[in-house]
Amino acid sequence: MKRLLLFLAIAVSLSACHEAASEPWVLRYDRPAEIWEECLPLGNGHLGMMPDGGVEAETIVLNDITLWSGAPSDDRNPKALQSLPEIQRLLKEGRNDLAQQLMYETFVCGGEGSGHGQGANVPFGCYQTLGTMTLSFHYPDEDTITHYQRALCLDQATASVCFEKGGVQYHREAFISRHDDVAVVRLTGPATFQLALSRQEKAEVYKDDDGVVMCGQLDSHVEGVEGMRYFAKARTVSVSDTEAVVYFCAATDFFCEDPERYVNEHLEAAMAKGYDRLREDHLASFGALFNRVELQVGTPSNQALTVKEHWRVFLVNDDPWLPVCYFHFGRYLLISSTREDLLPPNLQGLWANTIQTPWNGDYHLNINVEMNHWPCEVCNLSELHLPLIRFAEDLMASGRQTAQSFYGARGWVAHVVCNPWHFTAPGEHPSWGATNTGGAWLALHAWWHYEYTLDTAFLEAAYPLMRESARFFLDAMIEEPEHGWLVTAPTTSPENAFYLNDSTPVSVCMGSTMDVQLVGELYDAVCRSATILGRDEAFCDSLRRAQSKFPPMQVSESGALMEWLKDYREVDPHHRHVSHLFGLYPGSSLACSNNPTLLEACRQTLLRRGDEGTGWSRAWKLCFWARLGDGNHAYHLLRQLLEPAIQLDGTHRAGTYPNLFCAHPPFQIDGNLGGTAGIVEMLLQSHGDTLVLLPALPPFWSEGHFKGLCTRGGQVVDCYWKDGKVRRYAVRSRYQ
Ligand code: FUC
Repeated sequence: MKRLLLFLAIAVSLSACHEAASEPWVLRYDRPAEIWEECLPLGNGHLGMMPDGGVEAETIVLNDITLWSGAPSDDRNPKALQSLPEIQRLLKEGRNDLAQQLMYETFVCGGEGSGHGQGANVPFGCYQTLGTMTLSFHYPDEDTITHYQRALCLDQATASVCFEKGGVQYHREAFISRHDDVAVVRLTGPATFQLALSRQEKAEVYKDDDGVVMCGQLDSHVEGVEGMRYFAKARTVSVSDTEAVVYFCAATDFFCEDPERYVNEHLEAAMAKGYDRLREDHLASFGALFNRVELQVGTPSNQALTVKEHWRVFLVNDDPWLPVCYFHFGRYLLISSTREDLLPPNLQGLWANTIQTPWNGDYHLNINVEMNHWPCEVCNLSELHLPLIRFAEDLMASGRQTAQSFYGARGWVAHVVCNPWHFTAPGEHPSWGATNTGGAWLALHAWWHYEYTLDTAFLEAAYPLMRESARFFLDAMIEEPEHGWLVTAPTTSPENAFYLNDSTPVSVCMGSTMDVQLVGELYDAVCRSATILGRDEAFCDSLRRAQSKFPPMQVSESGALMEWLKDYREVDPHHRHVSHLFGLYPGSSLACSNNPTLLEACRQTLLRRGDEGTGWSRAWKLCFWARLGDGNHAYHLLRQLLEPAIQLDGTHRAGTYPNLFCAHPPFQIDGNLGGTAGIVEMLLQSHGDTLVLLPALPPFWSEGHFKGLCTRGGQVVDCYWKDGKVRRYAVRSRYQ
């Protein structure tokens, strides 16, 4: 029986407390969207929609999470392994500048890699919008409209529009069924409409006997290889003179043999079921995930306010509605952007309105895709962690080839950019593309999934993912000459650079601090897994021997944690990446070090980096400060994250868009999901057997409750607090 130590951040008195009813979380707007970042996102982990709520016409951006150009390609580059010994020799001599120069010439992927983030027309490909559905309306009169409201109901995953015109009520409701894999729009009111499907390129659109079809094939950009085919169809059923229902489905040959058949079968089944039963089943399947968790802070404020009005009272007097809604919105986005048998949420979840999506809408492994999954375990959505872990397992074959061809090493490795074609090679530019711990970070997600679920059958299946990643580092690491430390080489501290000999900016190095932490925690995870599974003693001994030679964590003269092996001066002291605090969050090597010197160095690092940064960077800092138990500073970062992203002059800055999407800018979902995880970190933390309630409660959140949050050790926790003190709590096993 696992001993559960419960540390209450504040004294507990067991007086009963008012159990606030859980309010429905509804995002309300009083006019149609004018830009994409005002549209409301719907998704079921496969299909995505973003309706703009227009009156004369409803424009709906359509997505299918699998729709990628490109194809698997051979990214090997024999020059890399040939130059590796010389690169490592130069690094050992402290000539990082010459090592970097040689890397720029040799240690890059074969071919064009990710196309410098513009990969639509190279084999790496890019995630692309599926296109647009337009409903053009014809009203019986020219009266102006009144009482317009557009809303997204998070609890039901439905988007609606209603208004009056000519004294008549018009209403639209849309959802994408997780249960039946179709999108549905019900329209009521005496208007007629025409439906059109369109796409900027590679689309054939035609009417067949029962609907509108849009289909096509993207380019693979690989000689002799077919690009991805897609098929989409919309069918309309006129229920009465004042009611019609549009059914939509799409599919690609990425995940099914015959997309046309898949779509037609799903549309037929949906139409046979009809709107009401579809909606009922949708609510049940979405609610089964979304309703696992409750969070309420303060007394629920006026639900009729628009998001804009709620935002104002948050910015002016810290009303808790917006931050708490943002927490639920993150859970909503996670559920809506992934499902177990398909893909993990990409840089934009599954919502994209362009052919060339920023950074290809891909899977960046040096913070972004991992941050997308930080809420999974703590927010009781462990099954939504599995698409990422399966994605990582699917990378292993390519990762083995990369390990062998670039490093002459066994095991598997992935670097920074990645896609559904299993790209694992170094990037096309070593300044960012040389980081080779992307695979290790993904592998640690398997361990974290086990820590929260205690699912040993899962651990058995995921063990090779972790073991083979550890195997790579056992083979690939080298001894640095000064101390004999075992270090990764070449590598970087993600996307940051330092001054070598105080004048030359370089990024290529040995043994960046993040690598030491990541590989160390991976080795710990493999050894603990092997013990649980009763195997691999000798292998684990080799890991432990290697680990004993890892560099220690070092404090720089500034008092911050050293980001590299030496106390180099950063080129950008305020860099958005704070990779050397990986061990503080999401890792635990620093957080659980019980080393006040290192924890103070983490604090100094954060003070040095500052509270600005891209959207996801602010979310990460929120998590860091919460983990340090500093509720004030964590809350300050939450306010930074919730800064309106669109400025008066229309330019975009880091923060949050009107539809609550996170602004890097542009939109990136990682900040939303990292922010949700950070809010949990303020309220509940678990490290090993220790559970801490309200570890970083902001002063403005003096009363509230949460239900259903999860901890390591397979526990689920409810907690009620008042006047900043825990009043009542319950801890129970998730699997009783
Ligand atoms: C990494 C980050 C950038 C951006 C990109 C998608 O390169 O450093 O800020 O988030 O991923």
